[in-house]
Amino acid sequence: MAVCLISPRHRPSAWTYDYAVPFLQGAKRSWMVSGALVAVAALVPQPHTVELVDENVQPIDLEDLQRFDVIGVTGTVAQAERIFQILDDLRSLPATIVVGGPLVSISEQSFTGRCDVCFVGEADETWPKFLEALAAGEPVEARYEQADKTNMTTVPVPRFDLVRSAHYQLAPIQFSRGCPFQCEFCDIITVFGRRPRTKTPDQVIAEVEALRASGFRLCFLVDDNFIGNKVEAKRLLRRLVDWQRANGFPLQFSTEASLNLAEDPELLDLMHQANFRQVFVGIESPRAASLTETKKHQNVGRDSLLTRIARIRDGGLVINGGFIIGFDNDDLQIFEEQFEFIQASGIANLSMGPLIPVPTTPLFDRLKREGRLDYSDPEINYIPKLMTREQLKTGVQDLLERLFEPEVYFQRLFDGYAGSPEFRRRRAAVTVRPRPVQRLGQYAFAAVTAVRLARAMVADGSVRKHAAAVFTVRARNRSLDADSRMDFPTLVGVWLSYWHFYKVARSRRAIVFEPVLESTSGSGQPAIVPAAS
Ligand code: B12
Ligand code: SF4
Repeated sequence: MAVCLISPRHRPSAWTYDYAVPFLQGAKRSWMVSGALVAVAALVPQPHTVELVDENVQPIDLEDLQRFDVIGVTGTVAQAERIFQILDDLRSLPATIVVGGPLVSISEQSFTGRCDVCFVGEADETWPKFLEALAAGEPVEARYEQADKTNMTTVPVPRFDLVRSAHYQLAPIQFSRGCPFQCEFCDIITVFGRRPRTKTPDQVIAEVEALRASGFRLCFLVDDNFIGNKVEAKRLLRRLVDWQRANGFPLQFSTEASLNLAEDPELLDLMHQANFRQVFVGIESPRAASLTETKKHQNVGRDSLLTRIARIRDGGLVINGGFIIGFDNDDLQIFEEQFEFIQASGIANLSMGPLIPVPTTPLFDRLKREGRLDYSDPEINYIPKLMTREQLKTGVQDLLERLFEPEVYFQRLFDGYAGSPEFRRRRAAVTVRPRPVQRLGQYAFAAVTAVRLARAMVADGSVRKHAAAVFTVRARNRSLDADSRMDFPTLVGVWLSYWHFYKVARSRRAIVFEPVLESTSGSGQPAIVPAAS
């Protein structure tokens, strides 16, 4: 059989750097390869063939899709509108239409009548079995859900060979699934469970080799929580350190981890040695009562949040933060409190959204019991306790815009950078000095990028305030000692990432109110539910 897997175009969102990608070197079209596409492709058994269509890098050609026997569509809530449009288009084709991935896993009712077969949750065992049965002409089910969670030690190397590295900035590797914590709003633990399951270091090394052979230099470890099992994470890191040393540090890593990373200096040190550069951390709220209410107990520790953030930065990692507003303990003061906290944290890049009761989560069930799910507002699907929905929406939106004003953004970025000599020392230790000719190339490219960025700001009508910020940034940079100053290419890179967040914060529906799944509340009302932050 000929199998095709599609990842639909996504809306601009915080972590997909949509507004920065057009400025990147080379023919980059998308920030990151879809982890699902390459993993699900690897599960297609021989002798069936598989091709990938990532709509974020190439258009979907319906004519061409006529030649496939099975077409699978994946996607998250950030792709929801497009998933449904594509499924409608695919109905006219002869292929068996299949859907899997994070969106269908939390809202399968929305897909009723829109596909032939759906896969809820992990599909490492069910998907190959389904293909074999279909090829043999045996009966197949309309719905598959694995009885047991996947044994990660059996998962094959993703098919990185099916994507063009030139089109992407970074590629995914997944070491573990699941997270030991119990945050009330989280659908990770309802879909993937609370016992982290890991691959072996040998498996990951094989993936790292395959990824490198495909031409990638940046890798995102797409774990729900990379340190969910610290013992196994350290075992892997030791192997990665050896591999990086033996191969001249060909890869830079980033990942997602819980805040208790700050409590393990050995782990932080191993990450630094293995060339980890960034980590996303769900901080959610500076308010302890809100964290406790949402069972994010790991964030309410002996040491303050700011102390722990500083410790991770001192470990050499840039922290990307996730924040949520709208907990039952959040009153109108929370907006100012979040602002003050984020400014003090030195976390430059962050996503912030209203609390969202996602189907399958304990939060969703609790609010349903309390009669507080309400789909009459297409953007906020519950009744907050200490503010109105309108206050929540405008409060989050105003806060986002404020946080990504140029002066505000660069102030916290430089405060974080200047405030951690240890970060700067560790960064200097892993920075490879380019040869003079490479350096010249970097400066030339940075100069062209700076001009293109300035043009984009003119077109956007925001050039005046940005021109003012250029002088502040220059002055802040010069106030650092000579060894710590960012060079011109680094500064342009920082501006690019700022530009993405500036734009996304102002494109209201892009970051705050993700669309669209029809109600799974059981209320019978057709409805729209926004995405998790
Ligand atoms: C890495 C990651 C990212 C990365 C990269 C995304 C990418 N390009 O792949 C970055 C940082 C860019 C990112 C951004 C965002 N993310 Co994200 N991200 C993840 C994370 C941690 C891992 C995804 C991954 O690669 N998994 C590895 C693959 C192999 O696993 P999988 O997708 O689950 O696939 C398995 C099954 O689902 C199934 N399957 C999947 N597809 C298909 C298709 C077929 C045909 C079949 C048969 C089976 C099948 O088989 C696979 C093997 O078992 C997930 C959490 C998670 N565990 O899902 C969140 C997650 C997907 N992200 C989420 C969100 C909300 C976002 C953002 C909107 C955040 C924001 N506010 O900006 C953006 C939107 C990005 C986008 N455009 O899609 C949500 C989605 C919620 C939902 N239920 O839809 C998740 C689930 C996290 C959460 N609970 O909040 N994300
Ligand atoms: S730490 Fe993150 S992944 Fe783990 S339960 Fe909490 S929100 Fe979910």
